[in-house]
Amino acid sequence: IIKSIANDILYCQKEKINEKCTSRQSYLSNKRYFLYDVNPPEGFNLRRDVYIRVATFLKQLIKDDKIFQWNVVLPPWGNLYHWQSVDLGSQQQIPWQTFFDMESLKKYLPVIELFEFIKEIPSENEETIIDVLYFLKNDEEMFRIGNFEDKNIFSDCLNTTIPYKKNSYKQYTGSFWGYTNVTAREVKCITFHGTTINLKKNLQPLLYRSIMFDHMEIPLHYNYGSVDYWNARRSMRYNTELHQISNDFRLKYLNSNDMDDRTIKLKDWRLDKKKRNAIGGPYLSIHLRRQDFLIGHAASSPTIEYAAFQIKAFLKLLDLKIVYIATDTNNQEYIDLKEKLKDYSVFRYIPTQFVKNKFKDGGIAIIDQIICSHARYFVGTHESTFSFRIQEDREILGFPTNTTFNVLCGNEIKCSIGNKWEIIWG
Ligand SMILES: Nc1nc2c(ncn2[C@@H]2O[C@H](COP(=O)(O)OP(=O)(O)O)[C@@H](O)[C@H]2O)c(=O)[nH]1
Ligand SMILES: *[C@@H]1O[C@H](CO)[C@@H](O)[C@H](O)[C@H]1NC(C)=O
Ligand SMILES: *[C@@H]1O[C@H](CO)[C@@H](O)[C@H](O)[C@H]1NC(C)=O
Ligand SMILES: *[C@@H]1O[C@H](CO)[C@@H](O)[C@H](O)[C@H]1NC(C)=O
Ligand SMILES: [Mg+2]
Repeated sequence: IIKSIANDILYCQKEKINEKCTSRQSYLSNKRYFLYDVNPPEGFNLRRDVYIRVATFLKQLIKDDKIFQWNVVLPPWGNLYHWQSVDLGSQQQIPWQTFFDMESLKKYLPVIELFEFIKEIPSENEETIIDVLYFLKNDEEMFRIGNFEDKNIFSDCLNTTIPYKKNSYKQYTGSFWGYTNVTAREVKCITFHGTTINLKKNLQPLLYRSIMFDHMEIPLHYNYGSVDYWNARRSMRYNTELHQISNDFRLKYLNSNDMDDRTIKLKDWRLDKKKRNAIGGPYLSIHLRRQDFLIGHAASSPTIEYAAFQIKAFLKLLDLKIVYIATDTNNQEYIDLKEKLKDYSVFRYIPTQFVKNKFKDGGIAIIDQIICSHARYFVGTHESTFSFRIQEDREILGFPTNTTFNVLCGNEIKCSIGNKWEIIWG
């Protein structure tokens, strides 16, 4: 039955509008679009993890679904709390190609940018209309009681504050990444708990052509840490220019290059093989997370003095003279830290205005991550997703795990080595 309905839809696309093919169906093909957005306060590096949840789910869906052609529409980046450089103006509607290598992403999954989606689908009244938007929410009661079970329950949106309201054309407007001309035809609320794969029943591709989920951070990984998880992660290569800038810096200041460091990656990530023989450049790299972590993770945040003490201990242990610091701290703290490490060469990456304008705060952060990931030894910040992404990149580059999962300790608590999330190769 499904097949024959699907054929009707395909048929509708070819024929002009008639009784069987409503105007809405007339442009339907078997192409389907999966759109999503994330809770506004979430940071860049958690959002990258949400992409992997989406990507592995869609990958499985595509494997199972022989009728529809699924595409993920990548939500543009913008308005992130940590992107505070005032000289860059509004950092909104930034496409994924600014940060990531689109060809690599596409080798895992059919993805398109939002601006491509807007061009691709017909507009009505100069609006790009998404057929259905599911507003996901947690079951607060379940979190209170602690009795967790899978849930996927429609609720009317009456008792939920939703950031969407109807406009004069009867479509829902909302934030939609800052596009006032992107709207949704229907908005439905779902109380959800469980993994991404449970969203399958909400897709309803026979009814909808473009399906969006807001609060996509709520569904969990259905296959965390599997080969497929790592394939999706490996496909998230950075924009090659960001690599070039990082390589230039490594060569100029850190005496580091991929040949000597044994960190060469093949052009096509699918051909990279399991290895554990990366050496890395002759420097220690540190991710020292400050700002909101000083409050949210006070116990595991060292003072600058204690951070310097630990860094010196690592440098002695490893017999290294150079340390690279990635940090979101202010200038004064960085100067203090450097002062306390004056027997060593201390570096940080300072972008030119050209690089800043082009790649914004998000790109500068990625350059820091790339440089950290190529070090002989990395020490991160406990529970920072920024550090987690560096650890994953080091797993992909093939470093021995004892050089990757170390974290700085807070002054007050004894701390041990962080969790090891080791790569699995297919
Ligand atoms: N350039 C740079 N930015 C950083 C660094 N640490 C944190 N940030 C910024 O602060 C944000 C931290 O938020 P998030 O990505 O959520 O990571 P988390 O909060 O550490 O888990 C990053 O996305 C960066 O914008 C750093 O070492 N270098
Ligand atoms: C919506 O606005 C953007 C610019 O903000 C424009 O590029 C796009 O073409 C518009 N879409 C439609 C359907 O008019
Ligand atoms: C909405 O809230 C009202 C009053 O708080 C309550 O009586 C009603 O059952 C709620 N409806 C749903 C669907 O939760
Ligand atoms: C990591 O472990 C290997 C062997 O298990 C050892 O030879 C090496 O010295 C260790 N490296 C560091 C930095 O601890
Ligand atoms: Mg964060």
